[in-house]
Amino acid sequence: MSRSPKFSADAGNAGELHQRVPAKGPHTADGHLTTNQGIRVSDNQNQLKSGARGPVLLEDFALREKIFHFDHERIPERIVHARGSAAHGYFEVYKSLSSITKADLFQRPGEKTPVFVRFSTVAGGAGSVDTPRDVRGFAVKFYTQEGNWDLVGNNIPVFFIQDAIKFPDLVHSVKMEADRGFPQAASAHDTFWDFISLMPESTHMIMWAMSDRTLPRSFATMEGFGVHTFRLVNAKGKSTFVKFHWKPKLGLQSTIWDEAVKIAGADPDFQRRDLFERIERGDYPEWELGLQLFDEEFAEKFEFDILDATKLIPEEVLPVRIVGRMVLDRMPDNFFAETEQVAFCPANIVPGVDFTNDPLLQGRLFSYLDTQKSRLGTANFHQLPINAPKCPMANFQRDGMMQTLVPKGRANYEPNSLVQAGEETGPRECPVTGFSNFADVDAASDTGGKVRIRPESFADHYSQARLFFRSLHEAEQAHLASAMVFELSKVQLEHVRVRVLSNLVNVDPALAQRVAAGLGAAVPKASAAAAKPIDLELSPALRIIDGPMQRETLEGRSVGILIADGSDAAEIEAVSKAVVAAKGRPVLVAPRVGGVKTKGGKHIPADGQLAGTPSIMFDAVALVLSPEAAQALTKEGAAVQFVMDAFGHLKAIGANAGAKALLDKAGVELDEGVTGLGKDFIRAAGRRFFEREPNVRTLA
Ligand code: HDD
Repeated sequence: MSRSPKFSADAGNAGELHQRVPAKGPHTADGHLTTNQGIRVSDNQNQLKSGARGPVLLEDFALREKIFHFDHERIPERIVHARGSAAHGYFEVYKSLSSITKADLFQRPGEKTPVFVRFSTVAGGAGSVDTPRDVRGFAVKFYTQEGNWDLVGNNIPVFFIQDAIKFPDLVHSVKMEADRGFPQAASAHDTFWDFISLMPESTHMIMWAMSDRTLPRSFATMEGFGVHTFRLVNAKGKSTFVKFHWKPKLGLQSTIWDEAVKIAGADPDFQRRDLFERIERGDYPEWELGLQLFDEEFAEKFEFDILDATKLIPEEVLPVRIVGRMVLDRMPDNFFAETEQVAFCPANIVPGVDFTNDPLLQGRLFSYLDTQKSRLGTANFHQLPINAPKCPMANFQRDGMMQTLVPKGRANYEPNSLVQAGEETGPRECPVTGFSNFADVDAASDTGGKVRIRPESFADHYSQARLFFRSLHEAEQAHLASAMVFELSKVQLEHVRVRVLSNLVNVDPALAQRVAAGLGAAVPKASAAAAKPIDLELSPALRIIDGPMQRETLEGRSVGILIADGSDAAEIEAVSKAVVAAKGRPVLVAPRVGGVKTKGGKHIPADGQLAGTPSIMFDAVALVLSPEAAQALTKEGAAVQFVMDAFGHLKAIGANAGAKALLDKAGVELDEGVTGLGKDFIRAAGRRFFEREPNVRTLA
């Protein structure tokens, strides 16, 4: 064992180790290694120790960070299609398809749209072999000028099930069995065939699955299918049904089963390597995009439901029309960043492409977003370079884990009128160029088709606002008006204040007048109302004060009883007992928490100390004080505030004669809510005295 402190792991070949070639990805100008924080690393071979043979030091942040990051390098693999290989390329349209679709990528002959394509097996884990008997995923992400379109298909034109709700069962049955964890990447086992045998709708797909189609020789020699019936929609809004086909330029080629098994042993990465090497060699894999186009009439006549994903339309019945080609000419720079993090979603479509009611497709529209959140950990997965659209994007979605964008300004909602304050307003919808769903009136004739329309019956926004305001007790009306004045006084954008006032005119012109007066503003004209507000019969149930739900009771309420040295023990006891008898909760508050010495020398402990137990904590207060103590407390801010707040908050105040000096100091004026300590206090303590309010504050 070497004990030399001079020993270094790279001592023998230091020169070789320190040669630098700038990386394509993130790098420093001089090729220096840094931590994630940009700190230059001096030694990437030896960790920091206390002495050459001593313990490793926690302060070795370079070590900590490196191991920490490594520990978290993996993300959950896809529940299906975990093993995949991908490549970049382009789609080129042969001639304009404008008569059948307004999709931008299909308009200009010869125009190329970037694509990223991921091929996959379905059942095996990410590290399984390339050549099991399995369906192959064929997922294409088109980065179009109008946003990303994902055509997430397979190399087989039909599917196992008709409704998405069966998908978890199908997948559970084909994956390794739950108790034993095998077989890996194989459908030849009990649970799969058990499920299939109980699922007659799978029969067609099983024919395909057991055919040579599930043993493709290479990704480049297999077909791709969108499977579902989709729609293409032209600029006039006319829809044409479509089934998508990818036809390999090299034709179809499969392996023999025995061969596939042997390949799995000889080269588990056979197809991944093949894709890589073809592209390296410049033998770019190529497919032509074919469309089977048909209308409602054909759909009606066809002997199977075109919404049933377990059925295909034979090419002999409906020819495939070739419309463009796709070439894969560039391998990802980084497998994880691109192939692993790419997030396909059948719901990603562009104007000119639309869904049908295929129940399997509809279920998929939900599933894929969820899975991305679970795999990539954040709703911001679209910001990863491989998922980000290559056309401009802007919206008001904000924040969330791993947010990498830094939006400026305060416009994170719309509508907004910040432009009137010279501020940025953010983007806006556009009914003309924005994506609009095909209405599908026939399929949904009972509901009038798929629309984004608010019904006429939802148009009246003011009548019930008026009903509410006018049904309130006048004190509540004053509170509401004052709350409006308070809030709008905080609004610095004058045009916003005016707009709110003009809405209020529709609610109640008198209310608008009160608020305007409180703001020192003129009453504007009423805003345009979608439906003219009407007067409804008032509803007293809407008010709190004097409404049917008002209770005058001490039950569930608390009474703060302010006491001090020299208070009368009998008085304290009497008021406490009376509160308890009325099902209230008495709380003794004193200048010191230790309690008070009463007139007769008795010690009574306190429940709370005055400064920390203000009257806002109680529903009513009682003052049981000697004249001397009351006098002394006039110099005690917390005591004056105790009483002043109780009065200002319209609470009952019961006071003995001795408390007068404090009442006076707090500005308490006698009213129905200011009582002695007897029965009248207990009665008063069950409510508030709104009639006092005009004397204590100005309301709108
Ligand atoms: Fe799926 C991945 C293809 C039905 C739920 N699916 C996934 C991928 C392909 C397909 C190619 C891998 C994409 C990639 O390379 O990242 N799936 C299909 C086809 C279907 C189909 C052609 C039927 C016509 N899938 C289907 C249903 C559901 C899902 C009915 C659920 C209701 N599929 C998923 C998923 C996956 C997925 C769980 C796993 C990983 C992912 O989405 O991103 O959400």
